[in-house]
Amino acid sequence: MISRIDLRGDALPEGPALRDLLPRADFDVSAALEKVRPICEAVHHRGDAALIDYAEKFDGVRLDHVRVPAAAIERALAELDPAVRAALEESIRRARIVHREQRRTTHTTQVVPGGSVTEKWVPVDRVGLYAPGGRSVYPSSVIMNVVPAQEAGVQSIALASPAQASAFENDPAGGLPHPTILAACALLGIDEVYAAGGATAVAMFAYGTESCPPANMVTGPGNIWVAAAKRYFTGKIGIDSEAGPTEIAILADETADPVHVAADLISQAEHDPLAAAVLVTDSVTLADAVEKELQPQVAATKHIEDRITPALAGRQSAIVLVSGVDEGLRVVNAYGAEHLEIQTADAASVADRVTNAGAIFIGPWAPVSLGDYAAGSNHVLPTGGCACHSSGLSVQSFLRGIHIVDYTREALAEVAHHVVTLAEAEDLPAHGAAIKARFDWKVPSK
Ligand code: HSO
Ligand code: ZN
Repeated sequence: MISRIDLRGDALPEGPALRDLLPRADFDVSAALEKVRPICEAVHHRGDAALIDYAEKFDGVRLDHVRVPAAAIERALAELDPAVRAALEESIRRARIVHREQRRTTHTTQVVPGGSVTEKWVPVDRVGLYAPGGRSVYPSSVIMNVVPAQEAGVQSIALASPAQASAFENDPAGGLPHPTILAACALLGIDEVYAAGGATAVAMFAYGTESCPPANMVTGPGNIWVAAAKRYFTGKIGIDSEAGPTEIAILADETADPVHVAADLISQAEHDPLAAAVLVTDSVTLADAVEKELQPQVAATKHIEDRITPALAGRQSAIVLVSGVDEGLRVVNAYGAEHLEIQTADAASVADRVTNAGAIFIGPWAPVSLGDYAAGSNHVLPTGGCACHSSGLSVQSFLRGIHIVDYTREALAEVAHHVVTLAEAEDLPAHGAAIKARFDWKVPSK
């Protein structure tokens, strides 16, 4: 059901060579880019009409309107299962506690007497958030996008999610995003919602249409078409990251419980046939026990054939055997997992030595599922090794730091000769002249 990679014995190679030995999904965004180009351009030129045609083609439903009417959002909240409502509210509450503390404050550095640089943090004006609604519908992702944007102070927040063929029970009219997505929006105070999916949603936010003003930034997880559209618009709008299939890596030793380890691997394999589940361990006993445990647990769950079995059997998943926890750390740092669980003795100090991961989950009581829904942490995280250079979604993702330079005449005079020297060294005399013009065309002598 899951392959093994045995890295015991020979010394582990360094950096990229080690990474090449590790499993990873084929997720070729550049190939998808050519396919999304005409879709994005159709939205550019035909606006709402293109969104309506694509919803019919891809989501199987003819929309009456792209923007979701307020009454539909209110109805979704009114009809929401009270237990789901309570869980969403608790998830929102915890996410707010964490994200509120990520706010940045304006800071002034006095460089010299009379010369200062202030860094002011300003939220993006308008963001478009994407919540998937194809294979899975994730109201939790609405929370993970909206809360940091709100806590950052973004004034205009819109959300898009694909139209469902039949949105409400006993109401085959359809043409709306999933009602739990709409209800989550209502709980978060988001009233600008669009029925648009995949690349068309990203194009709608990037270009704007008759019903949707353009946004400065698009964030949120999605399939390969969303990732490709984000890449298509990079440079025109801000994006968070090109989210790929979910990944879980678990670094475990003989103290780990194989029942927990198997359950956690399966939990993320449940997302997608390309999802990655990787166990890194120095214990053959644990590896054997986990492998044995996978069978009954997979058989007892729901998405067996379409997602979990192909995900575990895919080339992106494996049990990696290493000769010790130190070697295991080198492996997980080379891999840079979206989610990394540490299930070893003294897990907190092992976790301290992790440098590359989207999020780290310590010990037996912090499974990734907790982080997906209700830890307070964010679940929009870098995948595909991007954790080696990027972070997950946070308040910071929606802020820009603006430097404000404030110098007096005396403070400028003091450094003027250095500026002029560097301008000349770069053969940019006009740069130097902009200084000299302020001092009767002379370089002030100190
Ligand atoms: N594990 C996913 C997020 C998610 N899980 C949503 C359940 N719902 C990527 O971090
Ligand atoms: Zn998940």
